[in-house]
Amino acid sequence: MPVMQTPVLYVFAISHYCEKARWALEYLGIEYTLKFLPVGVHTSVAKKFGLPQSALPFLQLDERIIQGSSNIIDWAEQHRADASQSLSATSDLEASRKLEARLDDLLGVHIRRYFYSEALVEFPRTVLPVFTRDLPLWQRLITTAGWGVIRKIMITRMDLGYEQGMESRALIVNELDWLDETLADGRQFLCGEALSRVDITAASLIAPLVQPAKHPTYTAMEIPPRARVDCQAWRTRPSLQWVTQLYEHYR
Ligand SMILES: N[C@@H](CCC(=O)N[C@@H](CS)C(=O)NCC(=O)O)C(=O)O
Repeated sequence: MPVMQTPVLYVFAISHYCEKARWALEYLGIEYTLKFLPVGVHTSVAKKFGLPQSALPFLQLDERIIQGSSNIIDWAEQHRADASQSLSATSDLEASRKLEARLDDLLGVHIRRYFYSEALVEFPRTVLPVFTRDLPLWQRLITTAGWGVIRKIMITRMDLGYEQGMESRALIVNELDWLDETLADGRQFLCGEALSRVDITAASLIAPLVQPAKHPTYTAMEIPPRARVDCQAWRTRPSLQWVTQLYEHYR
């Protein structure tokens, strides 16, 4: 039987969707290698692999590439090292899928847009270290040299700006209200009686607002002033405290 190569997970250090995939792979005991990519280079790697989109994370296996954090978790569930360790042990798979999609599409997208609308537009120098960390020297140098252009492309592609940031902020508040209400019945997990992929999704995607001690990147990330004030004010929300606890116990 051919020996399977260790899967390679391609990530941006700053990406909360990449963190979701990393956490799930580690929790499920999947051995893998991390490969950090510089912004821009990731599009040529995606093209080389024949992927339909450029978005990270993607997981390189012997025979194929899996793109997207949810698809990566689907694969990991089928190849987990420990049969008793699952992230999908819920009786209501449909509800779990819906919740994960809501978190991916709303909190995931809008926390990123809210953060970058301030950080990338007004304080780009503070974000550069997160975009260059974990890269080899030559990639750090090209990212630093091209930062002005990279930043402009990101601003256009994600539609960033003050108004857009405020629009995303309102949406975040709405979704955090919903999450606070969901957790108000004292439940430990969002879906079912054990940690599931929905919890990992929520915690990873909200982590930029919490910067949990066990997060691989965010403890060293500078938070811009308006977001810092918000994070401080939101810190006592049940949803943010729950994320802190989840990182503490399961990451
Ligand atoms: N729903 C996707 C979202 C992935 C995503 O938006 N990735 C961003 C980083 S946070 C990305 O790679 N953006 C660059 C691009 O699309 O070229 C997932 O869960 O994997």
